[in-house]
Amino acid sequence: MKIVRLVALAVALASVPCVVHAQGKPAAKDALLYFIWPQNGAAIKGGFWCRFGLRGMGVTHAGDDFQNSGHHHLLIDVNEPLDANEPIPQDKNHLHFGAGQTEARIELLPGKHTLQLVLGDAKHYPFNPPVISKKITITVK
Ligand SMILES: [Cu+2]
Repeated sequence: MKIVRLVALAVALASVPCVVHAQGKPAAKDALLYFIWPQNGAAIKGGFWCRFGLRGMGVTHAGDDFQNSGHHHLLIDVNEPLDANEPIPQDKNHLHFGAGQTEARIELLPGKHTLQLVLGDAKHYPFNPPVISKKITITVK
């Protein structure tokens, strides 16, 4: 079952760039995405658990197309705005939590970093309008 899901996800990801896809799903209008932890300005020693808060919508697996639900994405040190017509990139600065995780263990190099959450739909597109947290800045010692 898990393998089937991974294969399906890999196929979906591989085929994304050549598919013309309508914009993301409509977001619930009272949706709020926020960091439970860390808080803006936090100074952190070493690795930490980053905890994702979501109100007004639900968390599900990537690929699951339920109304008013999606999966979390953590943007680390991303300055460019997201393109609403493209899936959220997948790289070391754009982490996908397609298993429905609501927290993640994060390890960053010492220094200042920005963190921002974005909810993505079944196909990793931002919602419309985007469900996005405030961008926070933390310092890793
Ligand atoms: Cu995703």
